[in-house]
Amino acid sequence: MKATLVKTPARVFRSWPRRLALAIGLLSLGLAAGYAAGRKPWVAAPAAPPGMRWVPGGEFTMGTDSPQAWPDERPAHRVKVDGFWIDDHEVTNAEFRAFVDATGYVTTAEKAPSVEEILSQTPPGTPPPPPEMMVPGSLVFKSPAGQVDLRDISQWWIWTPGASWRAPEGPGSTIDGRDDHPVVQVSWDDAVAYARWADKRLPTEAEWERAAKGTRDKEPYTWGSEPPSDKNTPANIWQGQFPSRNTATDGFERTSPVKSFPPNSLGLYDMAGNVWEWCADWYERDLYARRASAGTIVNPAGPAHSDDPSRPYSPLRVQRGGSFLCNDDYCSRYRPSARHGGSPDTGTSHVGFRCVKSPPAGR
Ligand SMILES: [Ca+2]
Ligand SMILES: [Ca+2]
Repeated sequence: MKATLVKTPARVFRSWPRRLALAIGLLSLGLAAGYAAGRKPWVAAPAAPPGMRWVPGGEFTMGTDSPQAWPDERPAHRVKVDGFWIDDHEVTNAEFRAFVDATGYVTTAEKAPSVEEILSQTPPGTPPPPPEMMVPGSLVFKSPAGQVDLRDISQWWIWTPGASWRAPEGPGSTIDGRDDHPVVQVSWDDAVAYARWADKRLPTEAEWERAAKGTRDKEPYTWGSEPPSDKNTPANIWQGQFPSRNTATDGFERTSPVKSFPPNSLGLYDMAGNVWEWCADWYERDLYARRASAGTIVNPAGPAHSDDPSRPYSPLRVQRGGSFLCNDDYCSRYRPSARHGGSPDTGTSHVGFRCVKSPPAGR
């Protein structure tokens, strides 16, 4: 690790888990017949808005009982969703810039956090952070020089004053030449603001998984059953030893231009890897266990509030799809069933989003 970039000791990160230190918890991490079950399929999909694809309504298997699954992915259960459109790619820097230019919107990372905001999500008795920490900034991935304890994510997530969507790796970095890369360093609130401006919304967790699995809801990956490897690189994830050695045999050390890898069965790009994608729902670790004997769940919108016993002081919104930092040695959360919760006011250099839209009522 280049110590000059480390602004905050690891112990401080453990004390203030929100936007300053909030890396903690981030990485603990058509019309096929089967989809028409119980619902008349669209004979013809509604004309899609530009850049979007139709996801037909119907039932699918949400979650998985695979040995690869993390506990929050179990058990597999049946879910039914109505049809919807979804962006065929992650929202890009150019698209986000159009939103900012049109509205003057200022993202979470471009505003200094308040002491009250920080302390509201920390354990009782946590001392307030020093004033010099109360500046705009965000979290940037920095590969450590050697192998480190994988339980200590502050070894590779560095609080970086000045990092934002315009400078994803901090001062001196730029998105020039990266118009077609996914926007990063956006909070859940930023994603919601963009979606409203675009007359869209964030997907529910169920909609996102339905779209990611497409016609392959019994298979472990968005592309099928063959595991990724140094020779099989169907998505922008991590090759080599995480987090110290990224061989990037897929061609990209960080984000890739959207649509650089083959689409899934519904024509959607980067549903595995590149950047994590915010969903609308609160994250509840044991949500699927509560659904286990409830039969088919229809249009679930997630729990009323987040719940993760390992992170009791921070609200958490769902993130899906994994990122360029995922590999099997660490988390394998590029799989379409995999789930994660992130603090809604926290952007990082590997989290972005895409939007969905429902057809007019009566279609
Ligand atoms: Ca990669
Ligand atoms: Ca993605």
